Amino acid sequence: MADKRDNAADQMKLWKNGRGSQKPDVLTTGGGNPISDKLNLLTVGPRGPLLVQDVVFTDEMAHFDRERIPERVVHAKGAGAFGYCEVTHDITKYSKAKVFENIGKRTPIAVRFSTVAGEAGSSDTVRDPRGFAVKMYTEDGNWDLTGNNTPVFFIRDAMLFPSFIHSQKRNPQTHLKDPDMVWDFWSLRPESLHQVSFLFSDRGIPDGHRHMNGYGSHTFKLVNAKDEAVYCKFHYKTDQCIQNLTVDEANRLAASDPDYGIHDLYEAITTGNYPSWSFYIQVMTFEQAERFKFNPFDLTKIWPHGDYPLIPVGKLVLNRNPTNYFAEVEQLAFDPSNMPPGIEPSPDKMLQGRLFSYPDTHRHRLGPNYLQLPVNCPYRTRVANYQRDRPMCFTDNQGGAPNYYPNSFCAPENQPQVREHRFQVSADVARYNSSDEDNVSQVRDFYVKVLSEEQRLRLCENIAGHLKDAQLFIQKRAVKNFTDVHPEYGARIQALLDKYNAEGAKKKTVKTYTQHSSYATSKDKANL
Ligand code: HDE
Repeated sequence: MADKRDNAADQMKLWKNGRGSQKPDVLTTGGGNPISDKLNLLTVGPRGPLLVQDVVFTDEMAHFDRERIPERVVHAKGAGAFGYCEVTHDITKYSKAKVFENIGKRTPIAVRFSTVAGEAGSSDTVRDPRGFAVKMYTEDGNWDLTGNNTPVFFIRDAMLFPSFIHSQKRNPQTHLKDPDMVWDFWSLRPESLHQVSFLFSDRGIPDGHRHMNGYGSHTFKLVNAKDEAVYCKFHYKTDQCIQNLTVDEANRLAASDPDYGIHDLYEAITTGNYPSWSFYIQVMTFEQAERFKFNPFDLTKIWPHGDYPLIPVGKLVLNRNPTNYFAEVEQLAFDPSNMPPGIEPSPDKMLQGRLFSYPDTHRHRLGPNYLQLPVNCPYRTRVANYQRDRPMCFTDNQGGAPNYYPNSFCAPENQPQVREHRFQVSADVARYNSSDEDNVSQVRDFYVKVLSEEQRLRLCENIAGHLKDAQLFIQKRAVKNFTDVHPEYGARIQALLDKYNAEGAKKKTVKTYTQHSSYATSKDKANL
């Protein structure tokens, strides 16, 4: 039994061994006063009552009462690790970002993998996109590429995000996951077809976090030292090879080892089996973007690799587990608006929406000075600005430096050489409806050209197995969308639904009969 234990199971033993012959620390209150007895309350006589002056107790209990912070509104369940990004190919002709400065350059990174819709205690083996968020601590401040394991997303307009997420989470009355909500939203927004097809394919349940790719997903802009810009997409390809779980295996693990993803990553790193990813970019010139047959900033579409090949950049390697989960992973805050000079946003409406949302949620979830927390602070540069105070300021608050600008007292200055790339936009301001911008061509390619026949059959089974629980009119609308992609896609799903619906109807007849005959109360019967 004892030799079956892995490093995760033995964490406390290993921690103790790491201290060698060091004696236990002095037990103290939060204020640092030594404590004589942490096992027994201070009471009047052995049967109580308790004294208010038992500050050892109140210090302990008040701290405990406040232990939880809000979980992330999405991506609540996750695993994190640390390592580095190493440059293996020169891309300085595209970007002046310090992280790409020279071949061999290493930049420290933090990475967090996550599921999306479940709560912090949910299973790692559910069918859900996976978050793949990378924070690079560069000398020009942090660069956060907060991506997923999918190159596309469900929607292309940030306005829809809160409703989309509501539809995937719990029903406001029943507090249950609700297939009507899920499929109602997806079927009303056919731009989700690409991501939904990816999600219900084999790649919808990765085998842990090491065996999947990562994608920046959005289009970004790279700017070089001559102030020339191109559009770009980021890709991390797993060196462990893609591996997915079957539905049965995922269900088994959900019951037996719901933290499978955290466990697998922790164990790989403690045993020196460091996971790595090969880092690539795709590049599109501004002229190519003008001529591209789709909107190149549409997050529901990919850039075909044949036309825009992958250009190698480097490697990501994870070689350190968190020393404390709460401090280094729960408080790890990613923000797509953390972009050092040389990397800029494209006009992608989703990306632009995210630039606001992330720092906003962190101010709420972690507090307004969350950037001072060690894991979030851009520790490879010195923050110097005119921001001061706010709750829980952990630094010297920039001491005696002036707190207004301009000033005459040698305070932080503008750096004109890092000004943003200049570009022109001109169009009417309006709320443009983007719901019908070719939602099917690339999904058809995925269905016909990317998947094998067995994969197509499994895709249809996975979709029907979930869609069957939605109401018939929603099923019908969803099937119409899949038929628009390819008649066979829709027909296969419909055939499976017909089977499920017939079985369901049979069960219902039996259930109704049982209710009438034995279980219904007289009041229920009156209502029938
Ligand atoms: Fe996120 N997303 N998201 N998202 N997202 C969050 O930020 C949001 C989107 C992604 O490990 C939240 O800190 C909006 C796309 C990851 O800590 C929140 C929109 C992609 C993580 C938020 C999107 C992502 C988040 C919740 C549409 C892939 C976890 C807690 C405009 C390219 C990061 C938090 C981690 C987390 C907002 C869409 C990836 C609420 C508004 C597209 C990996 O701010």
